[in-house]
Amino acid sequence: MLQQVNGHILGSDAQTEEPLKGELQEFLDGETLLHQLDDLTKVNPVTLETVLRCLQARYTIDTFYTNAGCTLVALNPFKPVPQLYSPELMREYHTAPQPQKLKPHVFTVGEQTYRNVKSLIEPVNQSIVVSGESGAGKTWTSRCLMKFYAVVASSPVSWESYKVAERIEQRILNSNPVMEAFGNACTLRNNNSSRFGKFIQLQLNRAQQMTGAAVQTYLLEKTRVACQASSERNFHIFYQICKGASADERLQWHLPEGATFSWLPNPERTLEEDCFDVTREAMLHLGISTLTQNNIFKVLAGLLHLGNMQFADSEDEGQPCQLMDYATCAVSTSASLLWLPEDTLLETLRIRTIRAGKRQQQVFQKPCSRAECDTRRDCLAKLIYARLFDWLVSVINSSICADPNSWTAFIGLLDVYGFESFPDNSLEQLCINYANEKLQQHFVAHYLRAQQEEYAVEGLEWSFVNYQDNQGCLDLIEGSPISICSLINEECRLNRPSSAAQLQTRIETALAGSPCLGQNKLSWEPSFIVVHYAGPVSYHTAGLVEKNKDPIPPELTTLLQQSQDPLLKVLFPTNPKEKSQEEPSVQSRAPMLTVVSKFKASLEQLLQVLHSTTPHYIRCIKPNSQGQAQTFVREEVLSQLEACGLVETIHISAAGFPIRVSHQNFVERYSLLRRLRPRASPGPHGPSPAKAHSEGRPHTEETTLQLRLQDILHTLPAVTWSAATPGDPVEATPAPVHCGRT
Ligand code: AOV
Ligand code: MG
Repeated sequence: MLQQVNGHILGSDAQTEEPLKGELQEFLDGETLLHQLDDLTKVNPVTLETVLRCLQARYTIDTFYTNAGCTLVALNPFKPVPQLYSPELMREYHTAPQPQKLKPHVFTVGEQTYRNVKSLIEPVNQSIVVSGESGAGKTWTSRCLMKFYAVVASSPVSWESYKVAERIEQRILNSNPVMEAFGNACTLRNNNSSRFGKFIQLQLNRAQQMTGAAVQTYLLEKTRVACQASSERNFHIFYQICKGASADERLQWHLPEGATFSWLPNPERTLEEDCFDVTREAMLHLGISTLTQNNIFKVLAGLLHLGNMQFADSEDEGQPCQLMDYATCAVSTSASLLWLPEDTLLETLRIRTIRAGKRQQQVFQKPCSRAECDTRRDCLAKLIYARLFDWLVSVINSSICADPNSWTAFIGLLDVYGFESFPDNSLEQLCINYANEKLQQHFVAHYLRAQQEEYAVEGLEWSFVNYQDNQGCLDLIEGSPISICSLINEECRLNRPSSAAQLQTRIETALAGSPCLGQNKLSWEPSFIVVHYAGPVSYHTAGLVEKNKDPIPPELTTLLQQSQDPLLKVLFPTNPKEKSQEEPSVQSRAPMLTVVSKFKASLEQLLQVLHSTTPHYIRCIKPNSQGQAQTFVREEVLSQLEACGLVETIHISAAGFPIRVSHQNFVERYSLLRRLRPRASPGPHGPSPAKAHSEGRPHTEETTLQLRLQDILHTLPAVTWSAATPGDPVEATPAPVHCGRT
């Protein structure tokens, strides 16, 4: 619904009917219609309210993308908008002399990133960081960017031929449905929620053609295989095989119609993601034969039956637990699908092997309690699924990875799990939200802080824009010497029985000084609150230490090494050299590799890669938490805008220099223009035209030169050496170029 206010179009809601005041009224009295503001830097004044109104007005007329200086804001339409993603439109953005002059779009970011690779003397690696809370549209956006590059960076053939399946671009696209089938699931926040992080490098040769890609994944939420929160689901692939298997396959995989599995909750909900054929087709194109696929699905069916193995406490103390009556056939079916000896499977789950003595040569066997049997069963499933997922990623990589000599630069697309807060949050959410804090810090450090500091160093006129730094929250989570991670790790190392309440007290006492730590006085269960940049989250302490240890009893691996199944033989080789880090030798003195410490190391590696690239940012915003089209909930959008510091970003972008070229690169690239200048430059770093201009000096040869450059530099947007004064009306301000010393 639209309404007219003084001839200006506004989105309708209760608040827009209030009389408009002051500066906002002034703004609205101007000529511009709110929904026509393509760039939020043109809003004057830039406040949360004006930005929110502008986004709402645009959303109401189905305009989902808006520039916010250096970032692109992408509102989730929650409905199909096919005309927005057609190959024709991709081509339009790709061939436009100045794509930034077209309507804001994810393709603008894609195209500018692509041009940036080649625009300098040496190709420069680029990255696109897509962020936003769970369900905001990150995976959709990065899929869309991949499709864009599959079209614009394909080898020189007709536009239509990008559909040919054998082409490398198509294989790269095929990695998406496969990874999403195995790594995404329906959660309370998103029906297709990524339960792993992904960084994909699209590799380009000197001719800017995509020759291959490499995928790096981060911490799959493997606990979901054996444990799903109520109203959530297991990974999509389990539903796909149960719903999509043929009659023959049902027989082979022991999946009769209507069979119920305790690890397959909410099977009655059919999602668009439940498309088995698409997954199979994509796997085939990636080189995974039908035979291997069937083997994978048979193992997955084996896991579903494993989940139906329910134990009962033993009646005789000291004896192994009994199986529930109805669960006996689950053992034999699971054992046959996993090609394991049935007795050994049952015994391994019910009896623990304890090694003692200096050289561990004394071996005892102890029956497990019912809870321990359950834990071992779950652990077996998680172990198989996590190895299967990693193996799939390596198969995908070998199918899409280019010869290292065939590419010179890459465009990295980052799509991690978004910030999330559920009624129950545990180690999984702590890791997910920690990753999001790291990305927010990357943005703050790269854009909000570094840029302003650089202006100061370069002597540019600049009034500092304050921003919210999330360093305090990161110190609380990962800082040294004491942080939440270090305390959880220490509990793992000490290997002592400690209760959830004790861990809560330790965290509260040791980190009492942190302004980002809070207490959850309403919770019955031991918990602590972390005030993240995107909002406070309460984490339960129960189970944190055990999840962080992620112990894998060696008997489980030994059991799987006995399998005759061809796939399990690959996943669990008997060759000791291939023993994974998950099973460190008991005598090993190496520091314990906990989930958190491994995750921290992988995030640091990721950030190093990001720092070595030129980053571009897309902020996905979720207009409502119900996933409904045409619904814009102001409070929900407002909190996302606040969290990501969008207003500060706009302020800095509006007043700053969004395009920065190092002095050396500028000289290298444009030295031929020296002949335009009547006399030599004043020195290697002589007064910059920007400075000269800001000091109000008359036009010199250099400022004359920059006027000529405006006509010549068609690869850059309009160039000016001047920085707009913060607070100035910024409409039609050409993007200034900062030619600094970096
Ligand atoms: P996420 O990646 O940000 O969440 P998704 O990319 O999975 O979120 O988007 C959630 C859903 O929103 C998708 O399944 C689509 O139905 C819809 N959607 C998003 N963007 C668009 C678009 N441009 N056009 C149409 N529909 C869209 V998570 O993975 O949960 O953090 O962990
Ligand atoms: Mg996602």
